[in-house]
Amino acid sequence: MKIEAPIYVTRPSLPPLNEYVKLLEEIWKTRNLTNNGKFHQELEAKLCEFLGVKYISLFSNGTLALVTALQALKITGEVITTPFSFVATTHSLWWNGIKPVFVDIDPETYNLDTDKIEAAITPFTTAIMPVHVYGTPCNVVKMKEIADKYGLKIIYDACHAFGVKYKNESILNFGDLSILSFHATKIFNTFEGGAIVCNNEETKKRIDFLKNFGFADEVTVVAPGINAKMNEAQAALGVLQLKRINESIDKRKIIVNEYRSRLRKISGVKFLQDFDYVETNYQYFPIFINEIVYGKNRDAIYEELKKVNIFTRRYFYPLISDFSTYKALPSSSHENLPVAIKAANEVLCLPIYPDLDLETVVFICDFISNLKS
Ligand code: T4K
Repeated sequence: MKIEAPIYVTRPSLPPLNEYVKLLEEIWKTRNLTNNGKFHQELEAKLCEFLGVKYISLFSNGTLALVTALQALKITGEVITTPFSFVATTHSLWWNGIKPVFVDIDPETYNLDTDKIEAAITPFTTAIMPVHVYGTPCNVVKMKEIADKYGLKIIYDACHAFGVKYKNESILNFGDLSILSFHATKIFNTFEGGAIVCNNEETKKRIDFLKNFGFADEVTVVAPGINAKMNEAQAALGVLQLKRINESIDKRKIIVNEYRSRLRKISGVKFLQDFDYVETNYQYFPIFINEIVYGKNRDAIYEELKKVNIFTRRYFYPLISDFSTYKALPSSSHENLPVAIKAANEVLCLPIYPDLDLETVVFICDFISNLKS
């Protein structure tokens, strides 16, 4: 059997078009298109409330938010980061002239292994840029201990962690700054978009200047800023998207439970465990294939599913450290990153989005079960 219409790893959620048209009519009437307009202000306020954070600054995308975050804290020299992420994490360092130093990941959370960070610190290290990959929180307590001990900043790439809570507290409240992505493929999307979360007014001000060319007022430029502002059409969409976000997370949970209950029976297929101190968002559903136990490798499943119109993704393969820009760095050596290499070779992200029907989930699980040798 083949699935009729292609099924992709994700499908963006959108509000009813007529609701959006009403807000667009308002934008047409006021001609207020960008530069901290009404919807921009409304979305910032609503996101602070929904996420349980003090200050948020909206961006045109997550990558520019990462790049600006490093500028905001004046980070230089070397930054410790994970190779198991989307390439934008490390690119943001490169765009700031910072040397990335890759450290291996933890085999349970797939996040930076805090036991291996200290060995990578040099006199040039100024910060750590960890990622809450798939929305699973990093070891934020240990991370802070290390940062405090060595006087380092922490900028969390929280692009997968919208709405995630750690011991009932927003995960975005840990570290100096947290970065979000509102890209089409994320649980909360504004077509493209992003944000920086911070915990004091002064930093929020500086970030707001930096994303608007550095302008403090009409005649004062306080820093060499960039243009990374979110426009009103994006912000208005965000206001509508926020109304349905809880419903969307609930639907994702049902899908994850269906996947788990079926895949649990297949030996050689591992999936992310639940952590009792975490309220997750079900952004991704990664599975990890043990080739020896399952009898086939991850790529076999990926290719065979494609033949039946199911397009999974290997997030994150190849490792960032294996891309040509970063490969020559000493910390990119395979001896330095055994856990990350294993994860990159075993991972497969299965389709997950609120409208995905359970029949398709059952089909995918049966397919993976039948393919096993
Ligand atoms: N840090 C982390 C940890 C990140 O994961 C990301 C982004 C960033 C930073 C940077 O944030 P942004 O600057 O992007 O805000 C996607 C996304 O482009 C990227 O945002 C995301 N991470 C990454 C994990 O995935 P691709 O190249 O896999 O996307 P694409 O276009 O192949 O989309 C995947 C599938 O989604 C498609 O096969 C079909 C479906 N899709 C996609 C789009 C864009 C749709 O149905 N509609 C759409 O409009 O990178």
